[in-house]
Amino acid sequence: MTKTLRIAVIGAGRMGADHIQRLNTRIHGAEVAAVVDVDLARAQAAIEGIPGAVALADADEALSNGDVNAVLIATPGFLHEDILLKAIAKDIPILCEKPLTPDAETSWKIVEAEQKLGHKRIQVGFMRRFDAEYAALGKIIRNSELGELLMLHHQHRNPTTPAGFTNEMLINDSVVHEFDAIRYFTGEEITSVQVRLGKATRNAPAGQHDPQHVLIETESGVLADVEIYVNAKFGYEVATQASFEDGIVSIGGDQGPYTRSNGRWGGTITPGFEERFGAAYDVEIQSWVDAALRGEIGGPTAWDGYATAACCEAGVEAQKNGEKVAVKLNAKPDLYR
Ligand code: ISE
Repeated sequence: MTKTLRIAVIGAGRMGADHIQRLNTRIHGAEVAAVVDVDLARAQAAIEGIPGAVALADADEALSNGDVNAVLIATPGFLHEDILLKAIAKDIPILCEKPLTPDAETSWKIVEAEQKLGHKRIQVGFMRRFDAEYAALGKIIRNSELGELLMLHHQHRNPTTPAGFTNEMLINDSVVHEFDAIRYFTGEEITSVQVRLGKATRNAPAGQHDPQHVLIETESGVLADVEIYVNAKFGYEVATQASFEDGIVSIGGDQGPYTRSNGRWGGTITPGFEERFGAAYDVEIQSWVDAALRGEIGGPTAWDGYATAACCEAGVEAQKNGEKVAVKLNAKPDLYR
């Protein structure tokens, strides 16, 4: 049995570089064997100080490297399909950053390829499931501690957006996390999505309508709403309030020292997702490594990647027509039951 994962990290951008540091300094049972980036200089910079790691410009080269026995995909989503299919063919553990692929059709191809393999190899990088507060709320729901869950209210606020962040990306890149969180909390599929566009901020770049109000229903009728607001300026906030029959639970507020001094009071606003979810990423990657060493996966599956891609497709259609759009899903294969 493999004792150490020798991982090829594909993509050395913001998320890839973060994972490389994590693997190199905090994760047990895994090492960075290769870093791939079309920008070879970036790959070289990323392996600095990592003994035994090589920098490459081509994912195929990494996958055929005998020293590599696992892959972490952190490229932009439109590049995932090709790398995923090749990694599935090699039957090695895969951690794929979200989205699995950018649309339901290609995500379904991945689900089919994994089914042919006959066992699960892909874990999708929905890290919030590994955040302590998400896990605590999930437990309250599953154990019916406050009666039935009735409604979920999500706020997803980012300080600003990188260049090229399109209107569709509010759904595909940001709300995708909320789709996954709602599926995780309720244990149900999402049945419909509607998007309402109201008054918009002057701070959004051309082409983006910001904020947007996303209305979601699940199989049992739980109603969820998401305020997606990606040019909120003040800082980073991803919070949820859950309404139960016997109580209300809120998660995701700013934490940390609350100081009163010199006639003033205050604390620090979370600046970005690395700070908000840093600990969750550590737990997520350790869970993947531990499970991979047992020949399993330790988190969200390719089915979760496919189901959220279908939600995003409905969401982008709903952005355009303002209607309530049904989420279309193929039957869930036995492998994921
Ligand atoms: C980004 O890609 C992430 O994954 C962050 O968690 C999310 O808050 C942000 O909106 C996305 O753009």
